[in-house]
Amino acid sequence: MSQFRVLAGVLKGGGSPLLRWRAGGLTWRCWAHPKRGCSSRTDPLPAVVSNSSYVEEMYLTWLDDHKNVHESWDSFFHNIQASGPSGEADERRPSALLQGRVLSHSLDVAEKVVEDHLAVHTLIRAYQIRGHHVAQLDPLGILDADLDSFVPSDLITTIDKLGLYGLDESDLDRSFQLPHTTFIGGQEATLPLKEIIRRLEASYCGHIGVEFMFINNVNQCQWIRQKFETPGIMQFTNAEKRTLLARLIRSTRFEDFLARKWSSEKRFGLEGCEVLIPALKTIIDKSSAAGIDSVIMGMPHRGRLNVLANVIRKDLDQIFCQFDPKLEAADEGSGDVKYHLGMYHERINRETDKNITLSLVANPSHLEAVDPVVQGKTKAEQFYRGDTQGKKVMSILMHGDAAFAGQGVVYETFHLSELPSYTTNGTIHVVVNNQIGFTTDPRVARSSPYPTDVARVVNAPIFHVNADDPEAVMYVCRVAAEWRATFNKDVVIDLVCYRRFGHNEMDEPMFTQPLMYKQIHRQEHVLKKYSEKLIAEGVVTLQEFEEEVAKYDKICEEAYTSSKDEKILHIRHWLDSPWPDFFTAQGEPKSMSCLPTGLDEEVLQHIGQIASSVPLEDFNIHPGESGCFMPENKAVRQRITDWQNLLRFGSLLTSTLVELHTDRRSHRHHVLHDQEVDKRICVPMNHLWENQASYTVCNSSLSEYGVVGFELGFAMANPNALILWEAQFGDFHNTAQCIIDQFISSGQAKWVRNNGIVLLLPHGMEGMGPEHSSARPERFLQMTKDDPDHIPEFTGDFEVQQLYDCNWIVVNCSTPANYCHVLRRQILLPFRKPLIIFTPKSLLRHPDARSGFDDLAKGTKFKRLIPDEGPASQSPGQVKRVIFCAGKVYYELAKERKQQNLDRDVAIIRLEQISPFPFDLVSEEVEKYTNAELVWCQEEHKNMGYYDYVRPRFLTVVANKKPIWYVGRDPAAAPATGNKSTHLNELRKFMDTAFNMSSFQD
Ligand SMILES: Cc1ncc(C[n+]2csc(CCOP(=O)(O)OP(=O)(O)O)c2C)c(N)n1
Ligand SMILES: [Mg+2]
Repeated sequence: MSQFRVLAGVLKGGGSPLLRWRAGGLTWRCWAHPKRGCSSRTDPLPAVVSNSSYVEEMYLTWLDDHKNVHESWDSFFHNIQASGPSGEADERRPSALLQGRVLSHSLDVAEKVVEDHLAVHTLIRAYQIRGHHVAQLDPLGILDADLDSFVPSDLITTIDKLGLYGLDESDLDRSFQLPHTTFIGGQEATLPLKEIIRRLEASYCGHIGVEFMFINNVNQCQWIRQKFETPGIMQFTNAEKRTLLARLIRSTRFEDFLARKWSSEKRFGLEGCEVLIPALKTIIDKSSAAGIDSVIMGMPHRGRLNVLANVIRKDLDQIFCQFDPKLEAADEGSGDVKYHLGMYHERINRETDKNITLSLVANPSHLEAVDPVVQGKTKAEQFYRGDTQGKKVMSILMHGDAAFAGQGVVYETFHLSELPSYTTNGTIHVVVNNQIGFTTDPRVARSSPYPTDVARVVNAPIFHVNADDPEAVMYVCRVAAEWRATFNKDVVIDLVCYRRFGHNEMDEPMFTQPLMYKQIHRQEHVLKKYSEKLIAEGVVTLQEFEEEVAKYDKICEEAYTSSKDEKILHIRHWLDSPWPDFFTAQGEPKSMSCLPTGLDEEVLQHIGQIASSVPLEDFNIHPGESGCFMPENKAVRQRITDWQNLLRFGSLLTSTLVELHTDRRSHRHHVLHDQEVDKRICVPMNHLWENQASYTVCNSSLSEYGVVGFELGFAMANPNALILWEAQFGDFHNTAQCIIDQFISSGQAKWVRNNGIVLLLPHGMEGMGPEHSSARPERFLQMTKDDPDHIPEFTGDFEVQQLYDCNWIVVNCSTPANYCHVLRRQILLPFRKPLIIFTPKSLLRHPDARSGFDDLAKGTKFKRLIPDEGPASQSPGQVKRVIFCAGKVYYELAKERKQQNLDRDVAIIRLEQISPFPFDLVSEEVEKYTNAELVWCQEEHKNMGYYDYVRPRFLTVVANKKPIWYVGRDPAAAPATGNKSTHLNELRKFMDTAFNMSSFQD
């Protein structure tokens, strides 16, 4: 016990004695006071003092009545007496006793008492910190959930380990004062050591392993200790046990039924973790009781059909008919496999009798990609309902063990969990930890002990639980729901289970995991074990159990029969986010035209005035910022607008919520920061009109994958919001590629749901090097679905029809007015499509790149193509060359043309909407300049930018009768040179080509 030495005892200012000693490498302090006892940094401890009169006085007081002193001193004096010769316990000769025993004879004994108490407290703490390492978490009994067979040396797994604490077997019956950091005593303040160890083992080393001592909030730690240590707290009524059994029956028999009917179909069954269904239902019941009425869920493949059937309660026949390969799809698009589809369902929660809406968000195969999407959707629903605390709407995320540990987006999502603009006020995570990922053993799949360690970064408690103990699982679910309701923070449930079959039903797992699967073959089913337990306890009879099984089997059979009546498959019935008022009852747009995007002069003036003012009184803006406002004011007088103006957002705010997620400098003046008052901000655009919609501009964590997923989820919740994500530089979008490919580009085709998210991607070749130059337009264009070889019919409102038919819209606006119009069109369309905008960098400050108010006035609209309006357009027959281009290169071309005096010979036409390709407008231009050569000019390299996309479409327009010449940079691997002069030389070279009238003669 050398580490628990009392170092010194001193008197603090003549009052209570101050004790200091070192324990476990820390210096502890303790003020001895008769009533308060020994208050220390953590636990009240019995103290030894060298100040005899003080202790003597206290001892006399204690002899009068043991209650006169604090219980720690009471315990101390009892121990002193107990350790003295027998027969002296009642002796009332304090001075002699103290001098004779406490002070001279018993100092050593007292020191030992202190040491022993400290030791016991340390022991308790050891269990709280490390008990989970020896908890019996693996239902198979062969694996270590923490990947380590090592047993912490400070847990009393054998009697000899008491020696570490300076204790031995003879101390087992001695009573010890319990610190206030434990609840194992229940009503008891002291317990024999034997009982202390027994209770700690029961709390921390049984079928539940609680990982929480890393949490740096004392109250939260106390809360968890109380939930797991209080004797008898894990009790279930017979009714609760019966409900649990019934849910386990449904879960198990559902998988059995699918296996029987479709033995060779992939379904990613839940066998080995059937307890997931009752677990989720318990979380939902408890959350519903706490006031939650909407739960948004995200989950991977494993057990998904079961969750749809038994948690969300999708009609079984609808699920079963998905197995019919002959059913024809009623909806357009690719559709998706049954274990990716989403769902939305409103029902009554049977336990609470309250309404609850459950939605499961559709997801791609890409594991964990749905996590931030669920968070965004949850945040949006909380926002629209004014649920700032997350008391009504919450999210549940399910994970596989391998994916949870391996996928970086899990970490990104955790990092959003406590940010003001992103928090959903606590997510409950449930990990189906079957201790395998496809064929990969966890020992080669992760470096952390548990698959859940990533959650520790946000101080989320982690409850590991043996999934073959259904009551233990229900208990942690109950605690997790209470935790979320109490602290509004994330929590993780790690269901340690196994996978009875292969990864899918076709796999043979014995090839790769022979020993594990030998054990699995011997493993009794959890339903069998639990039903036998309840029958033995007399909670249900065998007959009742069998009747319940037969009842559910019959439900499945009946649904199977009626599923055969289904003739057609409606993916629409699997929508996770319906927008009932936005579409017709059949889910179609209410019209096929767009409201005008031009604006009244008064509106423009008003927004301009507000944008150039500070609407809050006594608001101290930075002197540098006043410069930003004054020009805007001047601009309003002159009726012009530049790129940084707020008109585009302000004009939408009459009815539309605008959310801009950005960390770009160009938008920083949208939020003003008071220079004198911390955290006081002013968003001028929120001071436009009474009852206007809100304008939110937020910074985010430095993540793209997570944040873009979140914005997509936010945009999913409601069509009447303009959600914009702005990359710092356009090329950073590639770390969010999974969200772009799997959700934004193809989401509607797979899941028939619209999404109007806007990606603002700064793009432009400005000599800034290979990074930061290109937002990779070629990638977006390559994924557009419009046919390059076919000219669509120009009927009805062609512009809108084309937008309706495409999978996303790609634009590069060369004027602020067009930028404003395209955003307004985005929200005024009768449907929603993702919009990708390549936004300017240096062009932000370009003197020519300004628009007059007239370009935004009533009657104006977004220009998909900006024709040449100069001398060339006056006499088109004489024009020798037409240069089509997109984006900022227009200004370089226009300048060069002027310098070379070629205004009559060369027309320059801007393609503002690149995709869907404006076949109608391009055809008009091509027909107008009949004698001219056609050129596509871009500043990007030939294998990048727009060329590969526009070329076949131009050729289709001219019916392959004319070439479309390329002018731009040569093909390259890197998007731009890192050398400024090379950059300028390249520019010079292709400008020369563009205006050399004999460039293409040979
Ligand atoms: C991002 C991504 N990479 C790879 C895969 C292929 N894959 C599908 S399931 C799976 C194993 C998942 O293991 P785990 O997360 O433990 O879930 P389990 O199947 O065991 O429930 C893999 C690698 C995928 N779907 N997504
Ligand atoms: Mg797994």
